[in-house]
Amino acid sequence: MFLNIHVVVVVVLALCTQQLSAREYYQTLRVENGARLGSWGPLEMCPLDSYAEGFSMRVESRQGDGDDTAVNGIRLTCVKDGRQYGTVDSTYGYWGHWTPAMSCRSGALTRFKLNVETASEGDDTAVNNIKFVCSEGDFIEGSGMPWGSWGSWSQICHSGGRICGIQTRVQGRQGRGDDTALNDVRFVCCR
Ligand SMILES: [Ca+2]
Ligand SMILES: [Ca+2]
Repeated sequence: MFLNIHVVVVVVLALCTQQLSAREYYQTLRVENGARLGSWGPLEMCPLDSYAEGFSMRVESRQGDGDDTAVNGIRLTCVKDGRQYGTVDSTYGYWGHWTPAMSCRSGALTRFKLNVETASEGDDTAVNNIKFVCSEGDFIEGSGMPWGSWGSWSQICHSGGRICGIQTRVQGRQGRGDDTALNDVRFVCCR
């Protein structure tokens, strides 16, 4: 009997903790031109009541005759009432450096597009750059690499929502093979 009650208490506590950490979102933003290698990492959410007002990217510089990967990761800057509440990222690749964060002049991120190099026989890089529209109308574009082409815009967070979470698709290390690192990204919107 004692053991059973103990087990019930542990299960209830676990469920409560999960409830507290799960933030609700109502829409997923995707683009059509993402690349298809690798697998999707976890969806990671900004802390409760904060929204993504900016981002930084992990970018590998030009490798010359070597194996280029261009953008390896994207990291959201989460802001609540004008104060930064940390950053979130999903999975990211092994190469390059994180750029300084860029932010909306005002408001938060609401839609995006990707610059992606399509797969070819040669050295592929998949995602090369990203551009966002902010809720007050300005645009921010990352400082990525130039080898891809821009696709169309994702949907916009409707009903005044803003981006609050990120999920990335990253190809693992290929060793002597052709690495591409970041292949695609999705964002989710919260009210
Ligand atoms: Ca490559
Ligand atoms: Ca390689």
